[in-house]
Amino acid sequence: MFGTLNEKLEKIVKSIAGRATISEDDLDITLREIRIALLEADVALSVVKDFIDNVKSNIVGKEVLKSIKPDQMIIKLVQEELIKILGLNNEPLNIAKTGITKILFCGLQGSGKTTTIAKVANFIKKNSKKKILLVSSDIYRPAAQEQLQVLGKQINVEFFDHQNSQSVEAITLESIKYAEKNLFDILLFDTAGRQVVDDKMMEELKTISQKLKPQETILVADSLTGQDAANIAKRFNETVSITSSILTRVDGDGRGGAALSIKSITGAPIKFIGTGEKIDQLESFHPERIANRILGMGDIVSLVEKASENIDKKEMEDLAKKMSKGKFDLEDFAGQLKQMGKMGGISGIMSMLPGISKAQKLMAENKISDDVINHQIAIINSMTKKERADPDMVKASRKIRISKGSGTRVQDVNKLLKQFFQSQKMMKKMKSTGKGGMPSDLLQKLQGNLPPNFNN
Ligand SMILES: Nc1nc2c(ncn2[C@@H]2O[C@H](COP(=O)(O)OP(=O)(O)OP(=O)(O)O)[C@@H](O)[C@H]2O)c(=O)[nH]1
Ligand SMILES: [Mg+2]
Repeated sequence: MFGTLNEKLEKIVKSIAGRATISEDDLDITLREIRIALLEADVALSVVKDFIDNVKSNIVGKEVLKSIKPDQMIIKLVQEELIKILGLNNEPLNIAKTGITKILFCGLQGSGKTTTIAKVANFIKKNSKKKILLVSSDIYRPAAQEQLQVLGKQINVEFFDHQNSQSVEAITLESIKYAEKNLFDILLFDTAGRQVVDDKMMEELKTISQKLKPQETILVADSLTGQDAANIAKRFNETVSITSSILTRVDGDGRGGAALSIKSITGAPIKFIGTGEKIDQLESFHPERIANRILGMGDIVSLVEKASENIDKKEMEDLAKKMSKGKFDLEDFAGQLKQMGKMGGISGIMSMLPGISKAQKLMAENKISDDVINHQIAIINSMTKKERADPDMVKASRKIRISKGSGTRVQDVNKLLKQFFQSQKMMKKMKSTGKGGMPSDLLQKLQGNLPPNFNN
């Protein structure tokens, strides 16, 4: 997300960073460049205009240009404005303390509503003891009901089986009754995808909303919709009053314009982002962290959170012990690679580190990708236990077998071994200089997780 915008803003920020004075002409050029970068990222025109106006009036109003560090003040104002249009704070779902909380999901066809409902159910389930009911009012698309039912089964959340009710209105009323009778806490209500130009379907949505009386009406928006996102959000908001939104397919979006527009257009906060097709690929939306990612300042907080969620502490401790004794074999190396995979792979980690675009370029140049990690794990898995403990014994004929067994090339096996030996050497060096053992700092731990040629 935000790949291109990040790259451009990082460049703009760099061009003024460290300068002792900035003239008004410089400022105009900088703001114009930011404006173009935002427009190219598909941020809605009205949002871009407000953004630039606000930054400018703040700079002029606060006499930033005459200050001691004008560069840093400007960067800070741009960052603040970004956070402001993204929504200031992370806002949690509005869940009532007592009674049933009803959450209505709406959005365009294929925007990701049904998948997102399962993700949200999974999120609530992980974080509370609430009893959740899934309801689908999509009576139009064949198998739409079944899709939600199957997802519900996967996460062990009940699906409301309305026994072939033919009308959307009946489903709405019956599901509320069922939830009340069976003491459900939360009702997640799926709707059929609709186009904003389809008046009949938009009218139906209004009816559902009137009957359901939801505490939350969530717009599920595909972040790839680009400039259209603003108009779509506006129409849905006029029809049912959006209380929050969730952006999907953020994983495939290089521009991020929708994220920057949608809050300003609807006035409702973005609460989550969808980062993949899997049920656990949903992240709480934190404006400040995202703003920092956009400016190339990285998102260390999310990275550390993700690490603490996914890293197996015991495995890490065992590894630390081995390393401090100067023992580190291919089995451990594979373990490290797997930990990385759990944190979203190299691309996941990279997208949160400062200087993202530079790192990504480096990755592309060195052909480092998540596939490489998976191949490396496959190579290690194709070795015998003895070989993993003592990689020195892997000779030419074995290399051929191992490459065949893992579906890779001999040079990949060689590369892996080279990386491993480098890594081993580094650890031995650390030990001899007294820096043995796993560094206590988490980030250093993470760096240790990258292939050695990445650390150099
Ligand atoms: N990569 C990626 N794919 C997603 C994400 N969210 C949903 N999808 C995929 O998008 C496709 C459509 O998702 P659905 O949940 O069926 O969308 P929908 O809005 O319910 O569709 P309709 O009910 O037909 O309007 C599916 O293949 C999902 O797996 C996401 O965050 N990232
Ligand atoms: Mg659906």
